[in-house]
Amino acid sequence: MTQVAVVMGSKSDWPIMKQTVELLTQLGITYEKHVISAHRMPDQLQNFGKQAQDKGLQVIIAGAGGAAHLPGMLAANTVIPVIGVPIQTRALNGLDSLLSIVQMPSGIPVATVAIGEAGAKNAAILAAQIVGLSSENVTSLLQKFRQQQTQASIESEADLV
Ligand code: RP5
Repeated sequence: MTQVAVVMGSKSDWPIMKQTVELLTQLGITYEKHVISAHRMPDQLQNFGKQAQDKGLQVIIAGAGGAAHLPGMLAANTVIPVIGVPIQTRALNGLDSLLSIVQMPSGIPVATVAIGEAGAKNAAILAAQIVGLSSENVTSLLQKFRQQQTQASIESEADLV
């Protein structure tokens, strides 16, 4: 069964959301990816959210930019955790996306990560931490990822020339 769904509001979000799926792969997580626009595909959005739990999905990662309703509306249609990735925009640099995603009214949470690339990567790691609660393989790959990251930081000191 697929563990995580990566959903984006537009094909134009893919260069950022691609970084999410690359990290999910590294962390041993099975995923599916979809373009579902909150504004252009409202019926598809609702159907996807309502079917997510029955499909066995454990987490949805949703990336969107501008008036970014996708993560919040997915969260409104399911009880599985939704992680929102604010996509950087040309007009407002992604501050619009961030505020649209993070300022959910009480009752329907969206776990919101940083704007752009850092957020896309952290969304994958956070999803792995959730999936890892019931998967030893994912937890062990997460620990390996952390160790490699620590080692790279330690070794980076040698570059200070
Ligand atoms: C949002 O509108 C998408 O998530 C995207 O970030 C933004 C712009 O979409 P396009 O006009 O590039 O399709 O729904």
